[in-house]
Amino acid sequence: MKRWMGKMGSMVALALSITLLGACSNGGDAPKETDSAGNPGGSSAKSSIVLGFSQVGAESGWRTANTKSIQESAKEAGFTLKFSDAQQKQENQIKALRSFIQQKVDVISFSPVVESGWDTVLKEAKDAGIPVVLTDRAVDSKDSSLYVTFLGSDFVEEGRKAGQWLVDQYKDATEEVNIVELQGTTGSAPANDRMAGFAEVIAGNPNLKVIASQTGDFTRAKGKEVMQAFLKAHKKIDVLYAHNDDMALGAIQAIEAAGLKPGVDIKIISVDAVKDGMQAASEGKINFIVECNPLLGPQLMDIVQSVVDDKAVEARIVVDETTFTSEQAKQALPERQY
Ligand code: GZL
Repeated sequence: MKRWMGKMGSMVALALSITLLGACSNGGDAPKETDSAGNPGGSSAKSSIVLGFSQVGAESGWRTANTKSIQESAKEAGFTLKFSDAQQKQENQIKALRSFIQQKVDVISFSPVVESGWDTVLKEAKDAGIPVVLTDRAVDSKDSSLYVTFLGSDFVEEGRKAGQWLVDQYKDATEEVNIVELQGTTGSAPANDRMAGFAEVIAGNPNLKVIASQTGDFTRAKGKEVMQAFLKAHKKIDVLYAHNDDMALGAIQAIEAAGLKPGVDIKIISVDAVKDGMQAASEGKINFIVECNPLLGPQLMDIVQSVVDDKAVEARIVVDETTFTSEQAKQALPERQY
């Protein structure tokens, strides 16, 4: 359990940080901010708890659902949301966090686009007495006092689930099974961890071989482009492991354009379970989907309220999620919320 520092401690730190910010803020315009309804400028009235949120971008169906959940939950909670879209650039997130510090928001939350390079700006937030809540993706900082908690999935476990399905499918294989892998954004926690968890589990079957692994940056366009290259370079591909549905859906376009049947000629495992991915799975084009729950908004707002109320918060909060075969996806599709 963790608590944020008391007010007095932060007043002293605040005085110090104003000097620091003068030295390290790099000017330039901070990315545009919107309020919880998505209107530009964020709302100035300090009518309630003010939450500054820096979002990765809008790169995938998962991200869109995550943003909707956060904006709707902030509105529901009556919080003033200052929301910034970083277009998948770390420098934009750092600018946004510095802007939130200068605006003296009550709490900062963000989904770090990559794991590294956050200590300086997180220290500025700490010195300013502003608590930080990580959601969705983690940072690799050694100093866990720089944030109150990390709310998000266990990506290593997601990779293990993907790998275990493959091990079960090919437990009697006598020939080599050629796997190609579409990695998420280079340096991001989901890409690093989904790769590690998958590799850990398939190591149990020497026939399962990753013959190519490259980033598709979590987008459909890049997923299609990289899959086209894989198909050109390798005459026998048995399995595609995509770190998210959007890259899998782009790859399906490339596979079909090559005259092959996705889910049949090339087995496909994906992660997220967004609607379009579940639709493809229900049609047998994706064989197994590991769910990654984007609906973090309600839990995030509860955490923000607890932090403001100086209540203890778990240092790590893992979200519940499951998996779907094609048949299970067909059954679940009508009820899916995203
Ligand atoms: C995972 C999230 C990833 C999704 C992708 O929590 O960070 O980023 O799996 C998204 O779809 O782009």
